[in-house]
Formats: sequence, C-alpha cells, structure tokens
Amino acid sequence: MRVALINPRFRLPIDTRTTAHLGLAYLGAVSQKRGDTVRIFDADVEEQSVEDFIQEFKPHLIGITANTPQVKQAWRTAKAIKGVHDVPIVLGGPHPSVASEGLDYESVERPYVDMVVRGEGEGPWLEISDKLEDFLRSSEDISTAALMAPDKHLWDDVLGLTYKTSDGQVYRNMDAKPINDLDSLPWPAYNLFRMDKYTNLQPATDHVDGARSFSIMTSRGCPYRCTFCSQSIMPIKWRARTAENVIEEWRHLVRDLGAEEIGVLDDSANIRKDRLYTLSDMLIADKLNHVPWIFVNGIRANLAEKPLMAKLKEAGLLRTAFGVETGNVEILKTIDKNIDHDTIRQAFKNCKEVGLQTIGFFIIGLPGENRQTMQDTIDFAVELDPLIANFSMMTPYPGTKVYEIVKREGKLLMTDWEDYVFFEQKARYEMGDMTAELVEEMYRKAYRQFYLRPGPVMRRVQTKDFWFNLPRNLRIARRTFFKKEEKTQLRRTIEAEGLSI
Ligand code: B12
Ligand code: SF4
Repeated sequence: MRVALINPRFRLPIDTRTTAHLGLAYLGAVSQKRGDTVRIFDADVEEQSVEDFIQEFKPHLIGITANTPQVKQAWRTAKAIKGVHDVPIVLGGPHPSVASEGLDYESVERPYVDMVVRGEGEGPWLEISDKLEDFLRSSEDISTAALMAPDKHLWDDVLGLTYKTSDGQVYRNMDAKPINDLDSLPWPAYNLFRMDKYTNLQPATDHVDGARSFSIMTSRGCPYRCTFCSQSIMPIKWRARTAENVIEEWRHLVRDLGAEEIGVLDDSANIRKDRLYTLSDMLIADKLNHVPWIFVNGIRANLAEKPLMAKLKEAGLLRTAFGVETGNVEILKTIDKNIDHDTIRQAFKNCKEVGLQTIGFFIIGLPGENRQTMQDTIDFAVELDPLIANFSMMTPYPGTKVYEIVKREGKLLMTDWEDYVFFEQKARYEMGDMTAELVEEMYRKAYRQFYLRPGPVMRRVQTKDFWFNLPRNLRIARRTFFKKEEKTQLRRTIEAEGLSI
C-alpha cells in the first residue's frame, strides 16, 4: 500500500528552527516495517503544494498530525486533499486526542476527516492499515464511502479510534493500551525526511545552522500530572526502553546518520536512575560520548543527584533542562509538581558543579498569580542563573487542570486554536488580579531582567550561534523585549491566500 504522513504547515511566531517530527517518524517506521511504500510530507519544509504531492503519489491512506495550534491547518490540508483524491484521512496527535473535551469529535465531524486516532498511534495505525489493505484486496468498490459503510462494521474493534461512518454517525471506541514494550518499536524512520532541510531543536540546542541534529526518545509517559501540562498522548504510566535498545539507535544516529548533536525528548528521562547509569557506561564504552546531547525537556530535579549528573556529563551530556515553573512557594504548591525550591536549587548546583549547562523553564501567569508572585519567578530565575531561561506565558491547553480552572473562574482570551502558542507575547487569559496587561508586562520584564545583565550578555555574544545568526537573534531579542502586534505570520499568509476555516 502507498501511505502518506503529513505534518501540516505551522510556523511559530518566533522563527523557531525546524526539526523532523518524531511522531511521524515512528508511524512511518511501523508502516515501512509492514511493507508499505511510505512518504512523509512535512509542509514546513516542502516547496511542493500538498495537492501536487497527493496527485503524484496517489496514496491509499493518509495520516495527518496535529497539535492544538496546528489543528485548523490539518483540517485545511484534509479538505484540500479530498478535493483532488478520494482517500481515507486519519488525524492524530496531541489535539484530537483530548477526548475529555470532545476534540476527537471536533475533528472527525469535519466532512473531510474519516478517523481520529487518540493517544500513541503505532498500534491503531497498523490496525487501520491492515484492515484497509484487506478491504482494498477484497472489495470491488474501493471508495472511502464504501470503506466507511455503516453495515461493514470494519472499525468497531480498533482501540483508540474515533471514526465516522458514511451515513455521518460518529463512534468512539475504547482507549488503546499504552505500548508496554517500547523495545519492540522500530527506530524512527529518518530516511523518510529530507534531513538536510532541518536544523535544530531551538532553544535547547545551539549548533549553528547546518549542524546535523537528531532527536531520540528513551522513555514515554510521565508519572506526574502538573496542572498546566498537556498530557493527552502519553499515559500516566512511565515506560522506558532498555539501555541496550537505546544505545543501538544512538550508535545508528552517530555512526550511520552522522549526528552532530542529539536532543533527548523524554518527558521525564530520569525516573529510573539505574537505567541512565547503564546508558552512560555504554555511551562511554562505545566511544559515543564525543557527540554532545541535551535533555531538551527537563528532567526531574528531585532525581538529579550529583554523581548521576557527573556520570551523564562524562557520557556526553552537554546541557539539561529543568521545569522550574515558578519561584513562588505558594504557587508551586498549587501546580501538582511535587517538588520544592530547595530541591530545585540543589539540582542546579549539582549540574554547575560537574560542569553541565542548564536550561530553566519558567511560566509567567499561572492561576492565582499576582505581580509579586511573578516577580518571585523572575528573581528565582536570576538566582538559579541557568545558561538559558525560557519564560512562557501560561497558555491553558484543553484537557489540562489549568484549562478547567480558567474556564470556571477566569476569562479565556483566545477564540482560535491558532492562538494556542506561548511565545507570542500575548496573555491568553485573565483571572483574579491577573490582567492581560500585567502578565504581558511581567513577561517582558522577565526577559529583560534575566538577559540584560552583564553575565548573560557576555555568555551570549561568546557563542558561535550569536554571530552566525546575528540578524535572526537580534530580531528575536527585539520581539521578546518589546511589544509587538498580534497577528502571526501564518494568519497573515492564510488571510492573504483567502483560506480560512
Ligand atoms: C519536541 C517537541 C517540540 C519540538 C518539535 C515538535 C515536532 N516537530 O515534533 C518543538 C520545540 C518545535 C515544539 C514546539 C511546540 N510544541 Co511541542 N513538544 C515536543 C515534545 C516534547 C516531544 C514531541 C515528540 O516527539 N513526542 C514523541 C512522539 C512519539 O509523540 P507524538 O509526536 O505525539 O506522536 C505520537 C502520537 O501523538 C500519535 N500521532 C501523532 N500524529 C499522528 C498522526 C496520525 C495519523 C496517527 C494515527 C497518530 C499520530 O502517534 C505518535 C506515535 O505514538 C512534546 C511532548 C511529548 N511528550 O510528546 C511537546 C508537545 C507536543 N508540544 C506542545 C506544544 C504546546 C508546542 C508548541 C505549541 C509550543 C509553543 N511554542 O507555543 C509548539 C508548536 C510547534 C509547531 N510547529 O507545531 C504540547 C502540545 C499540546 C497540544 N495540546 O497541542 C506538547 C504535548 C507538550 C506538553 N506536554 O504540553 N515541540
Ligand atoms: S510538566 Fe513535566 S513533570 Fe509535569 S506532567 Fe508535564 S512532563 Fe510530567
């Protein structure tokens, strides 16, 4: 079968560099292993239109990924495809997986979407492919309407699926089980991407443009449920690949694909420390530790003891992120992060003592905040003094506790899924003492107070990236420190092209 996987175009308001989509790389890998001819169309880097691509490739099955700000573009893409080719279209990813808010229905009710896969996609995607192939082999009428005919009951037993029969009825099957044996998954299929088009995992990695940067995921899930974190895909059950399995892929990335830096994308990589000690020993023994790697997303600060951090450094870890979130003691208690400030202080100290660079993620505008609590966060960031401090304005994603709180007690200022980005310097809700003006003011203040100090300025101008990408870096600085107008580049383009949904 010919199978196409699509990442709809969505450029962030800041010019974040692009990276190959790991979810699609996994889906592509399982399809390839099934024996399908697979193509990935990443609209962020393709010059061709999606219609031309579809007419040329004529796939039997299409999968489109969507996080929240991408979902409308996913619908536009599905509509454009159905206009040129009759093919079943499946949506998946973090946004349509939020069944608690009915966002699977929201997508499947669109006339041009046939199915939605909720949660981890590999299992349901394979089942859909198997069933479709049987159908194509055994049916005379191979139209999508025949495939989705209500009397066929083809889709009743595919766990994790929400689908629409051709009479317009929508059904939601039970959830699929989390994939327990992650070692059973094939490696992400980077061969399906135009890897020369990708650069880097901004802001966590900083090789100058052109560096070969790859991602890896060594575990899935997170045992915590912080109130602001969108966890629609990965179940609460934390599962890890064995160190042996990870090292094989790592070797492949470095030796076969020429990786010059590796971003580890796990939500919580250090839940089991013994696994990281073993992995480190293997990286050292295999002489893979010359390629710098980074914990892009934050590891748990309560599990970042000094000997472990020293071992990881020896194994090539260059930099690690921590989700600090807030500097205020009371606010920290309300976000279910299950951590305290002294533990966070100790984790940063441990990293610095062993020579690791650090990234701190901070949120401005959590529920219950006021000017003083936001200032506490800025002051705490300055105290911790990571190499990179990343402040984001609280964006309540559907399915999170913060979303519930804001719907109940506050006022959401977003009316469009395309506004669900948190680098746009616009407050996304108001609640209690927190007006939009106050949050925006404190957000800009955070960047100014943190970065416009002699230390960070000196550190930044000493990096190769700063000079190599000077115009871009100055543009980002200008946008971050000063007010900007609302419209995203994407929205402007869409309006100019007369496309809207
Ligand atoms: C790396 C990462 C990034 C990178 C790269 C993104 C990329 N191209 O993959 C960067 C830094 C660019 C990024 C940016 C953003 N990100 Co991000 N990111 C992640 C992170 C940490 C890992 C993504 C990943 O690789 N996961 C592993 C793979 C295996 O999972 P997956 O991609 O979800 O795919 C699986 C399933 O979703 C499903 N699936 C996905 N697509 C499809 C399609 C079909 C057809 C099927 C059947 C199944 C399916 O099957 C896949 C395999 O199991 C996740 C957190 C997480 N744990 O996933 C957040 C996450 C996806 N990001 C998030 C957000 C909010 C953003 C931003 C909007 C933030 C912002 N700046 O405002 C932007 C949007 C960027 C954009 N252009 O779309 C949220 C999404 C929440 C939501 N409701 O949409 C997440 C979940 C973080 C969180 N917990 O809040 N991100
Ligand atoms: S913020 Fe981190 S620790 Fe909290 S739920 Fe999300 S991934 Fe887990």
